[in-house]
Amino acid sequence: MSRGLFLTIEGIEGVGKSTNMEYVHRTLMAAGIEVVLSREPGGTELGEKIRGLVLDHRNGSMIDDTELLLMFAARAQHLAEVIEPALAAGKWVLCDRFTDATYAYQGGGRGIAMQRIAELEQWVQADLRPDVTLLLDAPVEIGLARAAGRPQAADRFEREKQAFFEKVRQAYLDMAAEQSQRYHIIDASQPLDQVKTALNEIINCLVKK
Ligand code: Z5A
Repeated sequence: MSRGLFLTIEGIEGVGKSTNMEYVHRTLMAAGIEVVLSREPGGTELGEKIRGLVLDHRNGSMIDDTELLLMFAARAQHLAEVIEPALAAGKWVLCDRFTDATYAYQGGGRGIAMQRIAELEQWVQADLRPDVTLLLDAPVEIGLARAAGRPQAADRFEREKQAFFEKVRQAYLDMAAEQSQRYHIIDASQPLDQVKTALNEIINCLVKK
């Protein structure tokens, strides 16, 4: 049995990751592909508890290194329990954020050295990297305006200022430029039906391979 494909969806908040995950999932299933959907931080019982800790706005005293290590702690569990077994069984894994979010948020946003993140990546993941990354990209004002329409209270990240998200977006764009084989940039500022058309073209190519 051949190994499954590991797909990730990335982008700053409010660009439409959750909305489009659902669409990508449906499209892959319609093509007869068995897909495991997951998210980070989270994806396992333990990982969801860690997610609660890192998103809780009452944990304002959390230092950047703690945040970084918690992301990788959740990821280690997620890889062992969900991602690795699914890929080994030939299933595709579609994940809402993965390590590129760590490079973008903890590296770009918080300013932690990228090399330090790369060391943890190597330790926790060994050679495992996403095969394909869909980067939903839009100007920060658009993402924040869309996210502001939600009823829930803002979490620890959502309380950050526009300048933080500008750095996060730039880190994503830098990674996409450096790793253009793996990355597909989708203009998420377009109306949703155009975003879906762009995603559809990418998925069709992946399914045919
Ligand atoms: N984080 C980290 O720091 N380090 C890490 O390693 C990892 C994560 C893995 C939680 O992630 C936080 O964890 C995240 C980074 C950090 N914090 N932030 N910011 P998350 O993915 O759960 O949280 P999020 O980015 O805040 O997700 P989100 O706010 O749910 O955004 P979204 O999924 O991209 O957006 P959406 O809910 O699909 O869409 C937002 C609204 O816009 C909604 O009403 C849609 O109907 C609408 N929408 C979407 N697309 C369109 C278009 N094209 N036109 C018009 N309206 C649209």
